Order: sequence, then C-alpha cells, then structure tokens
Amino acid sequence: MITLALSKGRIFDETLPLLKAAGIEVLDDPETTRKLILATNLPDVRVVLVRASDVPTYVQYGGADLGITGRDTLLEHGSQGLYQPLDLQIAKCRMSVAVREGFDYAGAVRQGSRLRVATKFVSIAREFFASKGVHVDLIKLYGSMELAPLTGLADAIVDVVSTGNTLKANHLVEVERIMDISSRLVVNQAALKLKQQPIRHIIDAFAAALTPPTSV
Ligand code: PRT
Ligand code: MG
Repeated sequence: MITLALSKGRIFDETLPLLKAAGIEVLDDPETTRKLILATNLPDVRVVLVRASDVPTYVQYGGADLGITGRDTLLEHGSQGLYQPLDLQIAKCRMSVAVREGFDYAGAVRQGSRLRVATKFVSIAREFFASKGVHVDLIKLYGSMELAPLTGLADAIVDVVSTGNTLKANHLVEVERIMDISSRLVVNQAALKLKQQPIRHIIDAFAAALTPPTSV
C-alpha cells in the first residue's frame, strides 16, 4: 500500500491533475466526505487528509509514504528524514512582511528600533530579520495574522500572500518579499527504499506532467 498525505483545499485541488497523470483518481471529494482516508482507483494507493502543517510530520514518521507540502511549512518543520525530489510549482504564493498603511517600516528598520513581528512562520521570520541585522520580538500566532498590526499587537506581520486581496481588505501593505513559495513532493526515505518501484512511478509521472512536452 502507498499512502499519500494531502491537505484539503488548494493543495488537494492542484494535485489532482498530477495524480491523474500518474493514473491515480481519488474516489471521494474531500469537501463533502467526512472520511479521512480516501480510496483511489488503484487498490494499493490511498490518500490521507491531514492538516497542511501536519503533512511533513506524517511523512517523516512514516504515517504516509509521500506528501505534498508548501515550502513555508517545510522550512518551519525542518526537512529531516524527508527526501524532496520535486518542486511541483503548485499552490504558488510568496512570504512577505506587511505593515499597517502609513506605518514607517523603512524608518523603523533604519533607526534600529526593535520591531514587534507577529507570525505563524517564526523560523522563517527569525532567519530573515537576522540576515538583515534587524532586531525583532517575534510573537507566535496560529492564524489571522492580519489582525495583529490593526490591534496594536505587532508592528508587522510575516505571512503568505497570494493575490494581496486579504492585505488590501485590512489596510495593510506589503513592504518586503522574503521568498517565493510553491509546494514540494516529500517522500519518506525508508519508504523510498522499501517501496521503490511504485514510489518511483509516482515521482516520474509527476515529473513528466511538470515538464512541458518538447516540440517536434
Ligand atoms: O488553513 P490551515 O491553518 O489548516 O493551514 P494552511 O493555511 O497552512 O493550509 P492551506 O491549505 O491554506 O495552505 C497550504 C499551502 O498553500 C501553504 O502552506 C502555502 O504554501 C500555500 N498557499 C498558497 C497559501 C496561499 N497561497 C494563501 N493565499 N497559503 C495560505 N494563503 C492564505 C494567507 O495566509 C492569507 O491569509 O491566504 C491569505 C492571503 O491570500 P490573498 O490571495 O488574499 O493574498
Ligand atoms: Mg489556510
């Protein structure tokens, strides 16, 4: 049995075409079913639905053989025990610093004042500000980061931005882009050895689906 860990929503949706290219069709719709283990058209391949931030954990400890997870999640979790054969170029977004409209971010950084930064991505934020030599107090949040600068909890946030509509709706502006994000295929290293042939098949099919066909 091959177990693939996916999160509901954008990652699941954007993975479906890749699965199809590997000859795999999921038999249930995660938005309507209450099942957490979804069968596929292949009797020896199943999908488990887990929280996005739990995907690396499942794969690392062998609860799943493979998984698909954002670069952001992977950087926060650490990549120990995970083989990362492919950047799937799905669920694309960017990690950015944002502040309230009118907040003098450049001035605050220039003056070397301590910046209060709220984020779910503490490791990424710590490393980014350390590399700039900016002193920060990091405040860990689990969601709705946008609220932090509006309520005075923090001066800035580090969060994932896609269209920018959420920032705009909350009168926040993006002041720095930390990195581009997309989702990766991660594989349990022991599973790769023990179930090499079926896992290789999936990796190769995904890779082929990503590569634009060469013109003749
Ligand atoms: O939602 P949950 O707390 O369970 O976990 P999660 O937010 O990590 O999961 P999910 O499924 O929302 O995101 C999975 C992965 O998709 C993330 O790890 C990112 O790599 C990637 N991704 C791509 C995004 C977005 N785009 C995105 N727009 N993840 C989150 N967002 C959120 C963002 O946090 C912000 O609140 O959407 C809002 C901004 O969107 P825009 O379009 O208004 O800019
Ligand atoms: Mg989310």
